[in-house]
Amino acid sequence: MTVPCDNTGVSLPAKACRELDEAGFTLIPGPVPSHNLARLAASYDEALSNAVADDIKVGSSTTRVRDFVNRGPEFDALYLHPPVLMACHRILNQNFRLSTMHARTLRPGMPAQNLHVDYERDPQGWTMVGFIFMVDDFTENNGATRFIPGSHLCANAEAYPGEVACGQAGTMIVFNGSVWHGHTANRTSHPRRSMQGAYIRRDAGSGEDLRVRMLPETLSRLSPLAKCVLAI
Ligand SMILES: O=C(O)CCC(=O)C(=O)O
Repeated sequence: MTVPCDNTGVSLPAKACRELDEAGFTLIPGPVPSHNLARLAASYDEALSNAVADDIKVGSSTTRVRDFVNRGPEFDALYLHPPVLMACHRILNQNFRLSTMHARTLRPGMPAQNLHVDYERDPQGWTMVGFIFMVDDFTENNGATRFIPGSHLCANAEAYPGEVACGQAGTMIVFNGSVWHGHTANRTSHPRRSMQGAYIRRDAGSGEDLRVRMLPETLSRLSPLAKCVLAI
């Protein structure tokens, strides 16, 4: 079944379309109203405290907890946000599914990450769309993500100046997985929290099979759209 995204009454603004095409990323308002952000941040912290060791990956600068499809209904709106689904249609240009949905905390005092692409383009076209939802404000000091605008379109990414995607908590970065990016240094004494999701072609293999981990209580609350996005 094709993920429907044209029946929500929401469209991806022309500016966001242009930025996605030309720069490879855009910032849009996320789906969580500002009065609910503190509650979402508390749920994030609680989910991280309750996660079992197998689901936690402590990397050199960030700590990642996987599978936020199963960690509470308050996170569902993130991976179902209509403008993000529209960006997937636009960039992937074929049926797609959610591949990963995790929390990523950039720990205090950590240096900048190497710039990288998540997925290369292949002969069929672009292969991944990602979002980064800002649980905390992203600032020049706390490790906001740096992008090289246009680098998905050129071989020589280093030749382009980077742009640091700062924004208030609740903002969402949507990006083409082939654009060069990486978090900057967190020079503060506070963690920089984010929720991150990736969408890939529906028939592509991925590291995680979200369907295998599906809890009965998750399955029982999923909307038809959510089932479609999860390829259930
Ligand atoms: O957390 C960030 O700011 C960047 C994350 C990233 O580069 C990635 O997920 O590939």
